[in-house]
Amino acid sequence: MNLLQDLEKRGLINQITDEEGLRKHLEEKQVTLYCGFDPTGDSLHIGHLLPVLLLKRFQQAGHRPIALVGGGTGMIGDPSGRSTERQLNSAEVVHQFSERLKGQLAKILNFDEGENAAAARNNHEWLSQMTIIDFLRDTGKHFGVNYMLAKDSVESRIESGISFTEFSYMILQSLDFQKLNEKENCTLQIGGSDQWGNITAGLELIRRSAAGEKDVEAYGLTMPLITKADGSKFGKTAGGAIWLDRDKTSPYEFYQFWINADDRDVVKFLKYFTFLTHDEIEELDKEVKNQPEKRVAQKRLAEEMTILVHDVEALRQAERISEALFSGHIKELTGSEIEQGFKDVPAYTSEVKDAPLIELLVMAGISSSKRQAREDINNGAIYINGERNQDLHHTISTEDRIEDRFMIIRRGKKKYFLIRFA
Ligand code: 629
Repeated sequence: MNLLQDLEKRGLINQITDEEGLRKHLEEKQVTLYCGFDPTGDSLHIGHLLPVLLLKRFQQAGHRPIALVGGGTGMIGDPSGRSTERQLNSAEVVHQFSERLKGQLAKILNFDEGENAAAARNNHEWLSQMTIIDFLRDTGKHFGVNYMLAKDSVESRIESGISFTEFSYMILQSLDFQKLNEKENCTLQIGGSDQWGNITAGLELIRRSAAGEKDVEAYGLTMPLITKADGSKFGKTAGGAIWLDRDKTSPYEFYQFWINADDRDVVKFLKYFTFLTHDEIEELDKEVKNQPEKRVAQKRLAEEMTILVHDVEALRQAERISEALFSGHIKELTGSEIEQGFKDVPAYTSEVKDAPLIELLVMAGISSSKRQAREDINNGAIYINGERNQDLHHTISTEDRIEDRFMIIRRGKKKYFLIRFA
């Protein structure tokens, strides 16, 4: 199976500008391709993962990927897929975001290995050097206003309004493709389906500016929008986006996100996001059909993704946390695991380290009164780090504290509370 067939089978292809041409092109030589990421936030999220992994798939097939960080375009703002004008960030913030994105991209793509090592570029390098006169004379001349107005990204905004700034964005992205095509022989740009207009605009610029000189070869490929069986938006949870930065989304939360995939979505996600073979995925598909309650496919997906974005150690931690939460044996967890696993439960910071349990229960708002606290303890409803405590005279001691900093109290079947000790 060749690369395009594999991608097709994974459902990763939405549109290709010239499929037959691209197939031949990929067979004939090592192709340099790129995908751009605008620094609109301090981290990539899982919505960015598909194109990053697609770059990696091309790399594994022997081609050379360029991850472009939009330090220049990030100053302007892509209107694609958005219904309102963007809030612009300062140059300093865009620069900071660019550096962080570059670091994250380097973690997933191989930037330093051999012949087809991935490369990182930042379009600030050339876009910031361009003069307005050159821009309007040399590049602007190739863009008909009607052509630009007909693009989805612009057309859909005519009613609600679009600034000249965002209107011009497609020309900047086109300049990038032209630049990389000329200087690095980059002949393919990939992106999500929202990028089709920008990608084809770039191809248009490459063709027009080269007209007569030579036959330029360049292609565009987009991926589908990720949909979920229940109709909700992919990559968003109640807590917000799923980030690749472990300080914004802990590896445990990240792991949980994948573990929770719907039976109707999990096989699709395995195809999209993992490097498992089609045979392996087929086996997992059977598991979903024959014994869905075991969630074998979800576990495999969560494992693969956590290792890919974080590392094996992060996966082990996530598994330990899940297991501890399931079995109730919380005592064995480390402080960092406690913080990840109980991020979303009510937390209370205690100034005293050796309070009587009854008082702590009231102070932390776990029991509504001392009388209630006594009743809870008596009834066996109170657990300290997973162990039932029925001692009305219990005073918190070192043994109750995990790394001397945390304590998990459970009331009843599953109401958890995190106590931090100052
Ligand atoms: C300069 C900038 C280029 C080429 C591309 C770009 C960025 C592009 C964009 N992309 C989205 C982003 O940055 O806005 N104009 O958040 C995002 N992309 C990945 C996928 C996407 C897309 O980074 O293409 O479809 C999300 O899956 O929305 O020369």
